[in-house]
Amino acid sequence: MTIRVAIIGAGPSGLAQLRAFQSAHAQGAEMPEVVCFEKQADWGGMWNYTWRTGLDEHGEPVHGSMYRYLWSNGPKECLEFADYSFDEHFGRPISSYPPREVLWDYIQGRVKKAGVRDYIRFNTAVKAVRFDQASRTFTVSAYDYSIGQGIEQVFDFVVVASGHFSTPHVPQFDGFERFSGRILHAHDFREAVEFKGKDVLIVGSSYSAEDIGSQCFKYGARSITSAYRTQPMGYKWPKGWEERPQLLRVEGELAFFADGSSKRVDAIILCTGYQHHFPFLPDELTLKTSNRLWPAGLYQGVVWEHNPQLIYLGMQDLWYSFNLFDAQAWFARDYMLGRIKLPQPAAMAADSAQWRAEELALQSTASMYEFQGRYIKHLIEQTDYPSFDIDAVNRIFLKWKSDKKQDIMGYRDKSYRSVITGTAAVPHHTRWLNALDDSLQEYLRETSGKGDLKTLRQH
Ligand code: FAD
Ligand code: NA7
Repeated sequence: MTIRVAIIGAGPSGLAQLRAFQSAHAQGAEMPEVVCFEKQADWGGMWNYTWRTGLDEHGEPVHGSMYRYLWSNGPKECLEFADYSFDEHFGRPISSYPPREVLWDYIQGRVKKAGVRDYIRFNTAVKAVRFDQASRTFTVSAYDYSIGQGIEQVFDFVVVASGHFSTPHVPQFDGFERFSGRILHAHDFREAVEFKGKDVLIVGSSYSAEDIGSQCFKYGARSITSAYRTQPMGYKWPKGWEERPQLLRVEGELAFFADGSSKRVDAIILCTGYQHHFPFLPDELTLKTSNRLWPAGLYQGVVWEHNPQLIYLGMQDLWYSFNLFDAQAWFARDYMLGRIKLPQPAAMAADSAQWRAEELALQSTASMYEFQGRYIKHLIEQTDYPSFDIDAVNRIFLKWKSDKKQDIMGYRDKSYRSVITGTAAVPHHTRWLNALDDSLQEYLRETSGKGDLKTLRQH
């Protein structure tokens, strides 16, 4: 009997699942009855930029957390698809840190080639998933906004690929009610130019804090103050950017910090992370975890141990990203197609416990991406996903970390070599700090070799 598979979300993870099925089908396997539910009007998940914040045109929570002028914060060589290289897509070498629209284009290239768009039901938000013990099937309830109608469909497997950087974690600080400037979470940040000439306070010390602070600096904020709870980011910040310990409270326009100091600020951006949030799932099917490398309850990081007909993709803290989703999707595909058998529940739990123990023992940053690399290698060994040199990718991560330490405003000008094709990236025609136009068209523009064409940022 043909299996029926629901995929929730057509971001990089959901698209990896579609591509995985299509690639097996191209080699003679039966194609399951697949429906990929996507609440947005287009594919690409986070990479499909929206200017909207709050609720979307249908009253659904806006998924997007990406903002204008976002450039990849890690080398593209660390996320390259092993079955669809950057060379194949762009036909020429490009730089190592492309902007969002360029990566969105790349993501789309593979799935356009695979011809899987027709499996996606756009403008359709999944509202509820129920499991029936007797028939061992799921009923997925969704609302299709393009026809203005609720729908229900029965499936053998549900693949949750709805992402986990969408529902903000928004702490409260004393005095916020009376702060005269703007307070927003990173999820609602869209446009750095809004903060030109302003004194900006960033709360948090992780990726969003670093990148949103950098965007605001690049587009002319007067000053950046970033407040850390646990550890400072510790980069050599440019003049005008300082780190302070935890924000304690706000009085009027003054922000007070744990070291007793204070600073007048115009705006506060909470870069305080996200929650795993699955409002469409009943409690017993819901993954509950913080943003970490080994969430509990997922066999091989993918299969919900308490009901193995439910699969989660991309729920880990991400060092690797697109290639991690691929490794998971290929594993999930082979499991759903019956090519990979699951062990007994106790053995699954023991296997997961071992990965978790390894995760807990990790000390250094390098050991974290090496752990994730090991995990990916382990998945790939079980499927026909093209293997690639993960040790080489780990070495690029290491170089990336040291490049950032050297020059936090200049690391995106560095180039690395693809582990898939061996092609060396070429520097972008404009240094990142001066590249104010992040469009695909500007990025791919042939240059006359005159170097930076944009005017330098001026304070
Ligand atoms: P998502 O991309 O989040 O896609 C999930 C999809 O599910 C969305 O299309 C959404 O509309 C859909 N969906 C959600 N709920 C429902 C529902 N109920 N019904 C129907 N559809 C639903 N990664 C990198 O590798 N490099 C980077 O530089 C990078 N920068 C980032 C910057 C920001 C600001 C953020 C937030 C993330 C960044 N990431 C980056 C991580 C990024 O999340 C992943 O690259 C990738 O997008 C995750 O893919 P996904 O498919 O798992 O989730
Ligand atoms: P992360 O990586 O989960 O980081 C969240 C940050 O927020 C981290 O520095 C936390 O500090 C900080 N945080 C959380 N709660 C608080 C409170 N109450 N007070 C102060 N600071 C707090 O989320 P990001 O958004 O940076 O990154 C997620 C993804 O989005 C990533 O893939 C990026 O590419 C984009 P802690 O260190 O825990 O003390």
